[in-house]
Amino acid sequence: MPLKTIRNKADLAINGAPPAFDQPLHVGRPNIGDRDAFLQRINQILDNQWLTNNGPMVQEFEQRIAEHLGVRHCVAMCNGTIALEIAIRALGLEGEVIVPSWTFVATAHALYWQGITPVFADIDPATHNLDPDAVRRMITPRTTGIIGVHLWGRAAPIDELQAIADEHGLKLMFDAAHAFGSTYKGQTIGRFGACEVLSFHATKAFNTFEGGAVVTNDDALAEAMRLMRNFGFQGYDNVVHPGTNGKMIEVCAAMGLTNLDNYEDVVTCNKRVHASYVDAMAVVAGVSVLAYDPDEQNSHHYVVMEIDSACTGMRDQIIIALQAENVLARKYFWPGAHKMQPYRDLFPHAELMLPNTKRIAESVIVLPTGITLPGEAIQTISDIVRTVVSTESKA
Ligand code: T4K
Repeated sequence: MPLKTIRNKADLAINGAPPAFDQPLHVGRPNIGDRDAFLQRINQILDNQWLTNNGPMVQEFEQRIAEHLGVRHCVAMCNGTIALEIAIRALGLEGEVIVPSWTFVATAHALYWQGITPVFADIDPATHNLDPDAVRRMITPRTTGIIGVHLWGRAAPIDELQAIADEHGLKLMFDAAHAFGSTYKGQTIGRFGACEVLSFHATKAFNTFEGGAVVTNDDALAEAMRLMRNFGFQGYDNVVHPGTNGKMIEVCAAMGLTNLDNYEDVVTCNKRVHASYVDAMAVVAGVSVLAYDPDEQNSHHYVVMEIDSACTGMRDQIIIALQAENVLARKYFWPGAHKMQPYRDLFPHAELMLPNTKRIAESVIVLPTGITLPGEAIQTISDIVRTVVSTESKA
């Protein structure tokens, strides 16, 4: 519940007024389903005395996720980053792989960690996803693959990327960390490319505390990844593959099964929150909230506000003002992976090829959402942004 009304700049916490909220409003507050159902599953795990390593909860979880997404295989893992690493290795990627810089840094790190060079391609500023023409420009004789990212759960240009991959003999996979339940041309994300990687981190629309999965329709790939996530063991004593420890634990699967049961309620709430932000920000000159295609499914988990080019310099001022009010808005994914280490030192001139990434990185604010966000907060957040923008415009 907001503690004050904001009419002019004297009402702002950055100017000495008390903050609008006594508790911080987070981007990424976890959605937690039916507590009793979860605790019942935990008791079941304790009774089973099977805590990890392909236990019954994980098996049920994998089956339900595969059914939910309409794919043959869901290989559950301990987090999305390990799932990316295992998928990359199982696909045999090496040399250079093309990725967007405008993503969470894990997309690039999952390659670099395995001695593969991430090559950053620019995005389409309208979609925040890879621009196929920019991808073409980054192909070299060392390129072996492309990782598309469905940023904010909005599908990457899948058909165009597949055409480029086919034309150049490259492997294509997707980082679908944001895209659980999203669709592309009416088909659920999970079936595209060689495989798609999900994250079920606490801050995602659908969470398992920590967790991730690779989903695919490729039987051989799924089998290889199942071996890889458990050190390569096939039964006791028999190691048939190089592997690591990527296993999901039973408690995480229990959380996932519980959250899956109320996932549609989360999406309904997210849509309401997103629509309220769109309405509330419509009256603020110079900002807009990124839209979701009404013909596609999307969890509406991220409320991404863009500051238009005339007001770009105000982005950090707005963030500072929001944070002073206890609204912990974020600049995801500023400054872009190419500006983070080790890529900043390795590719000091990468930005020359990334003009859209640079512009978007300077203009984005991600706002708090989630089922616990008080409805009245959104109008107050809009009032804060409107007051900062009008004050800064006059300055
Ligand atoms: N690819 C993409 C495109 C991704 O976005 C991600 C992860 C990955 C791959 C890798 O998947 P994972 O390996 O993570 O499964 C977060 C998350 O750690 C990360 O999962 C996520 N993307 C990224 C977008 O955001 P941080 O460092 O900003 O998160 P953190 O832990 O600071 O949480 C954000 C806010 O959420 C906090 O300020 C408070 C709130 N929060 C957080 C947690 C963990 C809570 O209220 N409760 C909590 O339990 O990176």
